[in-house]
Amino acid sequence: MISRKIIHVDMDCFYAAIEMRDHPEWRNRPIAVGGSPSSRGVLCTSNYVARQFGVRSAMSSAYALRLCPELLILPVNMQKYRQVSRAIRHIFTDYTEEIEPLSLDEAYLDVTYCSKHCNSATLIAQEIRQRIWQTQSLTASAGVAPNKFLAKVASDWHKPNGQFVITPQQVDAFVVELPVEKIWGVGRVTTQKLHQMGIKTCADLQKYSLDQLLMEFGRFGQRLYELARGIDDRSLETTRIRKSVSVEQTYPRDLPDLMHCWQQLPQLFQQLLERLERHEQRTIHKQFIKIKFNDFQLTTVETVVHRICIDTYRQLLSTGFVRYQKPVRLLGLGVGFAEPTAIKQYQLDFS
Ligand code: TTP
Ligand code: MG
Repeated sequence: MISRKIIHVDMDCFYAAIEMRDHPEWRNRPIAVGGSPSSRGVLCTSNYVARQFGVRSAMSSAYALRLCPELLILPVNMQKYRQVSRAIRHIFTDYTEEIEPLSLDEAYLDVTYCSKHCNSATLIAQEIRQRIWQTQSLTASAGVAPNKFLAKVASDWHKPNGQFVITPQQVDAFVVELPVEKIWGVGRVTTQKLHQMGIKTCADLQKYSLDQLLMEFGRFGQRLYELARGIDDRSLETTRIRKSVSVEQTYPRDLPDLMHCWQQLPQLFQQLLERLERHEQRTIHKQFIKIKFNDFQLTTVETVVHRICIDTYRQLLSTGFVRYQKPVRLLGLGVGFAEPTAIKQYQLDFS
């Protein structure tokens, strides 16, 4: 299976950086962007000078002023930030169509198939950051890794104005030292629980079996099990017009045979129907199934249809399964949509 190359780009103290760029006289003083302290406002962000005083995003402006009486709190100018965001995203499109914006200042890019710089994601990330600097006079940090989870962790590693690369060979060594609070989806409560269990790093977490983690954390236990090993199969959720909708499930235990795979179909089918509710206006013209075997061999089977039907998935599953006849790790069901006919060409506004 080909390893992916994901870049996570994150602008440095985004709103504050834009204000400093436009007002160089504020560069060396503590500034923040947010609501006014008199109207019980909170801060969106602050520059690094202010952060030295302990000023943080989402902190009440009044409290921030107590920490740092010289703090200059500027009003939010969303229109300006959106404009910069659009310009940055435009740069991304020169490298890939697979872009998942997370917020105005953050995005994942899948550059697995980008031919620039001989497909070096490191050099691509460097060039993107350079172009952001040249065109916007703003700095960005980037993380490069084989998946979204690690790319996001990596973009924080050499922040501000830096980048950090985790190659597939470095994943194992990188995750063992990683504190559990850096794991995607682990918030304050889960961190506390993990710490109480004596689990501080991913190395500690790796000592727990899948069963133990499922028992302690329910479905999230499976995620923890995989993320602690640097495994994250999530694909990018891009903003292009959808060509398909699918659902998939990685099973805690491999499904040993076709019968067991069949048994999973009704549940997956139900999930797919739920996801399709948001796409009622689209015309389905294809059904497909995805099977990942326990050796990560991937196969897909599809057929043209007019109406979605579970029996078709049953047939597709049989066809795909007999190709390799091995235990199955993941099953996915999906539909392909016909080209939207009367859809207006519109400019995607990501904000
Ligand atoms: P972040 O990327 O979280 O923060 P940042 O870019 O300001 O700083 P860093 O260098 O650590 O990346 O968020 C991006 C922008 O989103 C930020 O500039 C302001 C806005 N934001 C809010 O409005 N409220 C919030 O609570 C946070 C965290 C961010
Ligand atoms: Mg940022």
